[in-house]
Amino acid sequence: MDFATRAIHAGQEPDQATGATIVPIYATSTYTQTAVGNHKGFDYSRVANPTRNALETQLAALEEASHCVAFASGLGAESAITSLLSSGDHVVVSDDTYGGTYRLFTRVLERFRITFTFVDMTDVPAVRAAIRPNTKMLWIETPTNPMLRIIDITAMVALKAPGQLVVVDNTFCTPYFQSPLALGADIVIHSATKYIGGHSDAMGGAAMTNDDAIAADLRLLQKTLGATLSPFEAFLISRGAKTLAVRMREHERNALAIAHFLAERDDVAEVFYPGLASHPQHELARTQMRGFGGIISMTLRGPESRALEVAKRTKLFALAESLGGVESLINHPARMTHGSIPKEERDRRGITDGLLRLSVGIEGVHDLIADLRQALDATSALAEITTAGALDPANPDAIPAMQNEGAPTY
Ligand code: P1T
Repeated sequence: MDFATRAIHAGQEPDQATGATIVPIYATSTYTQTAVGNHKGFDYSRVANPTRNALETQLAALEEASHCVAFASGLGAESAITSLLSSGDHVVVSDDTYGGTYRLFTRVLERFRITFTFVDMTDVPAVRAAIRPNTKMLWIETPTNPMLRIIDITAMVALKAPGQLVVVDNTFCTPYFQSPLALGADIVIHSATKYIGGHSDAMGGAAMTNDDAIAADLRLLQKTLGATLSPFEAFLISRGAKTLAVRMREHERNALAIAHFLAERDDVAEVFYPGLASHPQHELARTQMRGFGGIISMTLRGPESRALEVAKRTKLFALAESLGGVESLINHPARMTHGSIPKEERDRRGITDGLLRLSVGIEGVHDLIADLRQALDATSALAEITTAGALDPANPDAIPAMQNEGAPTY
């Protein structure tokens, strides 16, 4: 069945009790039993809930996975997946990931003596060299957040030894544009808060697999760790996911146009978007992905602080964390989504104070381009300034015209 058909119909049986065409929000924490142990398959909503079950069936159908286990957020799903590990295990992870993932690994899991090697996963020999006898997972985000690097999933799968799991964060592409399980990955993780939900009104996460034993372990962790997706959020995410195909096509169409608009501007230094022929992994993106997605990162000419000025000036692009909603967002990774990563580490990854990330929504593309144009034009005088010290408190006068406008408070 076509992706769009699965998105609308999978898991969406008419309600058995009432015939309701749309799966109801089963707002109940518990279920009445007629005798001890005699119930209709539901006993407590942390363990199972019909609205959440329907979402899990729908998402599994989209990812073409045998199992989907839903969580209260993407990080809830990541916590469960990494709880498959034991003390002493080692993980090789992409050196460009969402800041919260980095924080989970370095601030929480390292305390349990799980060790992590962050490596540029576009460099296959470097990944091979990082694998140790106690390596249990290769953790891949592709495209990476926020640098939009593309990691060759097939090449990573070829490196894995028996007993090692390849986990792919498919949040940026969604199953509409990329199928890591078909390429041999063991587990796919999603922040369903993003494109899958699609409307920035719900938080959720999902782990998907074709492996029955892994699925059983994830089910145990779902009911045990407590990152429980509420029935209301499950409903919203399911409702959003029905239009995933239509939205992803529009996100990509708009993002491609905006990436070209930005690449042609002299006052934009670098544009990171896998759909541009200039992207270093454009060819890999063309073969591994069915589309390039809706996220663009960029650096601007001029001092790094120009990025803050542009972020303040866009009107349709809301200055906000997150991505993947129908509305466009602009984000300053160094101070927002990736602020948990120490500065030296951020700079090493390319997440400089001058980097901006756009989540391109599905508004009219001409309006979006006009919005970016006015914000870039208003700051283009700064493009002539080459000092990069304005974010340095020791050098507050680097941009006299724009100082003292208040530091961001995220
Ligand atoms: O926010 P949450 O639903 O817990 O998902 C975490 C997460 C996991 N994986 C990726 C690739 C992500 O981008 C995220 C969350 N990211 C943001 C909030 C952001 O603005 O990048």
